[in-house]
This record gives sequence, structure tokens and C-alpha cells, in this order.
Amino acid sequence: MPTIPNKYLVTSALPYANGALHLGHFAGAYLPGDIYVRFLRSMGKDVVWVCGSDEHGASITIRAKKEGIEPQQIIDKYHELNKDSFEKLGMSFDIYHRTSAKLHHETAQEFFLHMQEKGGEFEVKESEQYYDEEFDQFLADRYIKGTCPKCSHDAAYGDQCENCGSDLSPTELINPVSTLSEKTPSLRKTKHWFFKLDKHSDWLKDFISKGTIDGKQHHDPKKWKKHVTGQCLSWLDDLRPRAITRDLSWGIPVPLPEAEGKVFYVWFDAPIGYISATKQWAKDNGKDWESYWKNEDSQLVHFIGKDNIVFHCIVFPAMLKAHGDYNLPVNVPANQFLNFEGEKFSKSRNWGIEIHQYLEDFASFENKEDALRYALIRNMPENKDSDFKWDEFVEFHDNELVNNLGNFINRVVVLTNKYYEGVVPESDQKEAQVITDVKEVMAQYENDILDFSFRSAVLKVMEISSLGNTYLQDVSPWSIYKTEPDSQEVKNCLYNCLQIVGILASVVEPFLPFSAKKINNILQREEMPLADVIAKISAQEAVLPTGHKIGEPQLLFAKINDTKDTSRMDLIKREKGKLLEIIEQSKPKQEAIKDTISFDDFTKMDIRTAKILTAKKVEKADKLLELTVDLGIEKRTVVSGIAKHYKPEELIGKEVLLLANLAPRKIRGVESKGMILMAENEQGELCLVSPNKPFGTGWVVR
Ligand code: B3M
Ligand code: ZN
Repeated sequence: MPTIPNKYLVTSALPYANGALHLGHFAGAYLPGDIYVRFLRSMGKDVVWVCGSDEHGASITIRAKKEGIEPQQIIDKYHELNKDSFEKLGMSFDIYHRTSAKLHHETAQEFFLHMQEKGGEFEVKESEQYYDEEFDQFLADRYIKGTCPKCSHDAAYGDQCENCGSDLSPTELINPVSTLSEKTPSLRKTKHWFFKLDKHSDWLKDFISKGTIDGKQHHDPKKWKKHVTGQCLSWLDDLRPRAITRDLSWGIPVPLPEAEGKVFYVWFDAPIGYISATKQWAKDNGKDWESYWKNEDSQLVHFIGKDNIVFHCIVFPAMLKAHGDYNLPVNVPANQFLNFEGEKFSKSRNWGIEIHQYLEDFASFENKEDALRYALIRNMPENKDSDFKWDEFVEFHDNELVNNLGNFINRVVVLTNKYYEGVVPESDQKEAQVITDVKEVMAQYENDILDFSFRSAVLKVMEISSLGNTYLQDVSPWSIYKTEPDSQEVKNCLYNCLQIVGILASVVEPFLPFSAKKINNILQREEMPLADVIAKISAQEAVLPTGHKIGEPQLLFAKINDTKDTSRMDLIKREKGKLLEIIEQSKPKQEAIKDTISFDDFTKMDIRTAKILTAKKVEKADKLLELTVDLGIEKRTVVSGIAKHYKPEELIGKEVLLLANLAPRKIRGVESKGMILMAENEQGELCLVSPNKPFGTGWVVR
């Protein structure tokens, strides 16, 4: 067994308090953090896990503006909502703090001033930035929209194009528009403080690729996820000074007289939020915060989603090192993204499910918290993006939680009550093979958790339960008991099975804390820390001693796919129904069929095959092309509104259908005789309608 360090400061990304959290957030940075810290605490380690709301940044002021309220109202609302969702799903944070707290403002300002006093870390640069004249303010990158220079997407933000993912700066946008006034912003001079990240490049390279700091081994870089290291290395070649101040009114004021009116960029103060949260926790609990952040033996671990990698692996470590005295992270086990039923979560499309919504929708569902935790762990996006599907939620729940774990525990508890009035019988075996097997799986379980492989670790829990089930089935105590109720073999079997149930109560706890409580309740005992379980089984001692009286069986999980009681399946169907509705609504609407006409009406139209001979743009009309077409009996000029869909050179030689007897019309000074037939799709794209084989010109369509 590897020796596990004793002291930890664990963080999970501080969610912006500008919206409700969905399952993807939860699976990314919070559930893995919870598993890890519950495991460590159970191993007797000294762990502080901090989190809280990130309450600054333009995203919050934009949201407030949209809703016509103050930023404070937004953060108060979502801080409470998210805190409550986390609590209900069993997130065991030691503190859920907020960056609007006075203590945080002070901590961030002190941090900055200390860096400033040390010198050499910042440079002040004047630059030109977009300014909204009407709103009389400089525009944060997010407040500027325009056309992406890389992919031509027409709603790219000043910092990023969400269509092609490119990082942008506002001045790169084509046709920039202020999202405040909807007007073109002007450029004005302003000065900002830049953190000279480039000067940290060399040691950061060693830190990421070798795990060393100043030549000393700090962590094992092989323990970092490949996608994390990979992303960091790609950044490290091109580090540039980063502006850490903004001209905004919402945020933490920069504490320098010459920085009047400026606040810190949200990504400067947010990670310092981990420190201020620890300070607040220490204050509340009479502890020493510094020992967690500064003692060499304390391990700093950041749980985040992959979009935050650069800030946690490069920028924040550089800030900590520049400040001095602080530990740097020994690991940043970032997760990739969770999708939802094959697509990205999308607030605007209502695609996905928020945590509070799940808790409401599944209010009547037995053990809904662990049912969700389990489905998310089984499919956790640890090394690549993964997908949440309701069908899998049902499968994992019914096949694994109900049929394997719940069923094993239930059978053992029922039999113990039936044969021995609930008292753990005496065994005369030294150590049964099944217990040796369980021990082996437990060792793998521990390694998996320490490697942040939680999917694999939770399968080890299921494997332990399977070992129990198979063993119980192999011995089949019920058939022996029929003829020999006092059989020692039956006693041995149930004794061993009860030990496995006792072990399961502890190994499930990091993953399924609600179920762990229930199992301990059934067993009528206090929770047993993993460290004690491991010590006992290594010493071949009982986890649940002979003579201990357990309680009655209780339901741990109720099958979803149950023909007698369809209530749980109905909930799943309702969720799937909501999605079908969204799909239905987003389907392009097709035009209704027009009123009936007579055959005579149809024959009035003279439609013929024709060939395009020449094509050119009509001046000052960006939609129109002037074409000459060959109709066999004559050549004609036709003006057609297809310039957005075809280049002139693409059209030459094309065979098309022409409505030949349409009254001539002058368009932009050109007489157009007839109309080329087109099909139009729901996006308004036009497509020529042509004969499906070379056919010759002038033939009548009937
Ligand atoms: N609030 C971004 C996010 O929620 C940001 C994380 C801060 S962690 C210091 O993804
Ligand atoms: Zn783009």
C-alpha cells in the first residue's frame, strides 16, 4: 500500500453565482472532489475542502443587466441556490464561501500589494480599449460582440468565439458592437496592470513536465492526467503578460491611488478565493489556515473542469510563486466535459437538467441523491468527454445498485434475522477465501482513488458486492439450513457475508454517502472509517463482531423498471418526454401546402429546361445575379436573387428550369424575362432545380 500524505488542502472551482448548476458542472469539479476528500477523511487524514461562489466578473453584471436588477441580487440568489443544491447532494465542503465577502476583498488586495512590494511582477501599460460613449464606460471583453476573424461567426465575444473556440482580443473582431448600447464602440486610452507571466515560463516548464521546483522534486508528473499536462505544455510556449485589472465598477478595487476606478480581473481574485475561504473556515473553527497553505507537508489539490486548466496549472501557480511562501498544487485532476443525451448542455435550449430541477422532479424517488451520484460516477468524464443518458441511469441503477449491491445486503440481512434473530453468528474459520479476495479488490480500490480514477474505483465496490453475491450463491446456506439449522457452515457463511456488508458500508461512503448511512443504520452501528476497516481486516479481526445485533432489512434502492410499480419509470419517461419536446420544437417548420389549384391553372405556367450561358453580379445589389440563359428557341436575360448562394462562375453551363411565360420585369435597371426555379430550405438557402441528367434546352415541363 502506498503511504498517503497526512495533510491536504483541496479546492473545487468556485462556480460563478450567475446561474444554476447542472449535472455537467457537478460531475466535473464537485462530485470528484467529494469522493476524494471523503476517502481521505475516512483514511484518517487531515483534510480541508473549500469551495464557494465566484461573484465577480462581467458575466454577472451582464446577467444583472439582462434581468434589470443589481449584481448583488443575482449573486445572492444563485449563491443560495447553488449552495443548497450542493448540500442536498451531499457535498461535504468544509466551507462554501463567497468572493463578495469582506475577508476575501482584503485577502485579494493584500495578496496583490505583497506582489507589488516585492517588485518585478507587474508592469503598467497604456493601451487602447473599446469604450461605450453612451454608457460612459470601458467595455469588458465580454461586452463586445462582433464577427469572428477566424470563422466569420457573427456573434463572437471580445475574448472568445464560441463557434470555433478561438481566443480573441476585442480589437480582432470585425464590426465590433457594444452589447450595452448596441452601438459601435470607440477606442480610448486606458492603463492596466499586467502580471508578467512570461518571466515565469522557465520554472513553469520544469514544474509541469518534470514536477520539480527550483530543482527539487515537488510531485510526480506521471500522476497528472495526460490531457492536463498536454494542455499546459501547449500554453507554455507562448506565455505573455496578462492584464489583471479592468475598468469596471463591479469587483475588488485595486488598492493603489493611481488605479482609481479599476478593479481586479475576476480570474486574479477568484483563485485567491480558495485562500480566503480557508481563512474563514479556520476562523470559524479555531484552526491555523497557514499550515494548510504553507507547510511543506500539506498537499494542495485543485478539482476543476478542463476549461479552467490554464488558470489552475499556470497562472495561479505563478501568482503563488511570485507572492512566495505558498505551496503549489501537487495535482490538478481536471475532468473533461459531460454532455447530455448526445449534446452539449445548453441553457438557452433548455437542454440538460439543473441539479435543483432534478431534486424537485425526483422528489419522491427512493435515494435519488445516490442514484444520481452513481450514474455520474459510472460515466465520469475523467479523461475524455462523456455523455449522460437516462437509459443508462436506469441501467446502472437497476443492474448495479439494485440487483448487485442492494440485493446482496438485503439477502444477508434477511437471512441473519431469519436464522439468528439478527445476531452475528460465530465463525470457526481462520480466514475465508472470499475475504482474502475482497482484501485484494480493496487494495485496487484505494489505488484507483489515489489515482483519481473514480469510475474504476466504484466498479471495485461493485466487485466486492459481486464477490459476496457469488459466495452466498455458491454456499447456498438456505439449502443446508433446511435440514441442518445448526450447521457451522451456514454460520461461517453468514459471518463472512456480514463482514463484507460491514466493509461495503465503508467503501461505498465516498461514492454513496446516503446509502452508507442507511447500511450502517441497518447494521445498527456507527460509521467505521476505512482506516479502521483496513486495520481490522489486515489483523484478521471482525468488522462486525460475533454477537453484534443488526437491525431489520430496509430498502436501499427501489427498482425503476418495475412492472408492478411504474412510478419511477414514469419519472424517467417524463424527463425523456421533455427532451423530445425540445427536439420537436427546434425542428425547422415546413411551410403548409397552399390552396388547391386546377390542372388548367397548372398548364398556364410554361416551364422549360434552359442552360445558363453567362452570369455576372448586378452592381450595388448583393443578392442579384444577371444571367443569360439558352432556351433553345431563343436566348434571354434573367435576373435572379441567388448571389448569396452561388458564385457566377459556378453557374455557367448549368441546366435549370425556367418559368418562361412570367411577365417581364425591370430589376435594378435590367429587364428580367422569366424566373429560374429554386428550392428554399428552412435556413433560407436556395438550390437550383435541374433535370437529373443532361437533357438539352427548351423542353417543356408538364
Ligand atoms: N468561476 C469559472 C467557472 O465557473 C470560474 C472558476 C473560478 S475557480 C477559481 O468555470
Ligand atoms: Zn470563430
